Amino acid sequence: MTIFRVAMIVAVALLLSLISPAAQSAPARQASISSTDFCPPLAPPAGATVTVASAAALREQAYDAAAGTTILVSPGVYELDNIIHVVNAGITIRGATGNRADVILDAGGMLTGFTHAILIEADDVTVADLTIRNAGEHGVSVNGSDRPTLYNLHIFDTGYQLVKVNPIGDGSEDGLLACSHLEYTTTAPENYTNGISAHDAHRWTVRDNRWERIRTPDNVPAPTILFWSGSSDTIVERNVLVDCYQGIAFGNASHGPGDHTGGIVRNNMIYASLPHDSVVEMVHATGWLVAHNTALLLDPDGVTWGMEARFADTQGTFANNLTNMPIWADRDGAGGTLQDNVTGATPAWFVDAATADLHLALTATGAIDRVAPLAHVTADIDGDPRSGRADAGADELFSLPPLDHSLFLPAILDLP
Ligand SMILES: [Ca+2]
Ligand SMILES: [Ca+2]
Ligand SMILES: [Ca+2]
Repeated sequence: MTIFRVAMIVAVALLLSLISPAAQSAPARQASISSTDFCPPLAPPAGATVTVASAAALREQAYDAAAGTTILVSPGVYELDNIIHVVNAGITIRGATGNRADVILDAGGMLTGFTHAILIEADDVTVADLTIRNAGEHGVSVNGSDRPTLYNLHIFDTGYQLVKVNPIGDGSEDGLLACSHLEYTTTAPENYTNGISAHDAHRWTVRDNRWERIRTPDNVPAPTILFWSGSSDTIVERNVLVDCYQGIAFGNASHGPGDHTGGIVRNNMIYASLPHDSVVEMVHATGWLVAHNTALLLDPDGVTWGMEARFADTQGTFANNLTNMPIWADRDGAGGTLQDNVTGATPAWFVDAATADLHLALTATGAIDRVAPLAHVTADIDGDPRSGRADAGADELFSLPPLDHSLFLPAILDLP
C-alpha cells in the first residue's frame, strides 16, 4: 500500500467522521465523550442492618446501635423528636430506597428547631440517600470525626450552616461531601451562614454537589464552601453553584496566616444572576491551585473582580479558569500567580447560561483549545479527557481533533 493510498484512506475516514450524524449532533448540548458517572448508588449495606420507620426509632438506633450497623430509614417524613446523635464508629444512616426524596428528616424550623438534624461524634460514619430540612442551626455537624461520608443528600433551609465541621480534638480528616444538593429556598434566615463551613479539616473532598442561593438576607459575605481554621489539602471539584453570594474560599479575612494549606479547586461551574461578591477567594492560604473553573457573574455587588488571592502570606496559582471578570491575584500584597486564564467570557459562550449550564457553546472560540493542559486536571467536569490543547474553564467541549499532521503522519510513516 502506498503512502499516498494510506493518506487518502485517512483523509476519507476523517471526512466521514466529520459529516457523520454522530459527529454533527455531538457538540449540541452536554457534549460529553465520557460515560463517567461520578455519583453511582452506594454499595448495598454490609454487616448488621436495622430498618426504622419512626423518628424515635431512628434517634435511638443512631445512638445505641453497635458500631458498624447500617440503619435503613423507611420512606416518609420524619418530624424529629430530638437531635440524631451518632456516637459509635461506622454507623451508616441511609434512606431505604436510595432516592433521597423518599426520606425527609425535618428538625422543626430554621433557628427554632433542634440545633442539628444529625450530629456526628464518631469516625467512619455515613449519611446518605435522604433529605434534611429545617434544622435550627445545621443540617449535619461533624465534631472532629474522621472519614465521614455525606452522600446523595438534599439539605436545605437550616438556621446557620447547612453542613458544619467543628474543630474538636485533632480535627476531621478525609471527609467526603458528594453528589448532594444544598440550598436555601430564598436565603438564609439571618446573616450567619455558609453551605459548608469546615474548621481544622484535612484532606476533605467536596465534589459533584449543586449549591443554590447560599446567601444572606443582607448580602453579607458568606462563602458557600469554606475551609479554614488550619484546614489543609481540600479538594473542591465539579460543583455547580447557582446564585450564591460568594463561592469557594480557602481561609478567611477574619483569621490570620496559616488558615489553609494546599488544596485544589478545579472544574467547578459558578453562575450568579443575583447580586454576588468575588466567588473564589484564597485568603491566608498557601500552596493552592485554582484551575479550570468557569464563573459567569452577572450582577457584581460592588466588586470589579471575580476571583482573588488576598494578603501577603497567600501564595498559589490561578490557571486555565474561564470567567467574565478579572482575577485579582495580588490583593493586599498576595502572591497569586496567573497562568492562561480567560477573563473575557460572555453569556453567548455557554450552552444555556440562563439555566446555569456553563458548558461551552461552539461559539466560545476564545476558550476552546486556548490553554495548555495541567497535570492536576486530566479531565473536565463531565469526565471528558483533556488532551491536546485544553479548553479554558470547567468544560472540555467535545470536538474532533484538529487537522494536525502530527496526529496521523506517524501512522503513515510507520506502515511497511
Ligand atoms: Ca479526628
Ligand atoms: Ca480542547
Ligand atoms: Ca465536556
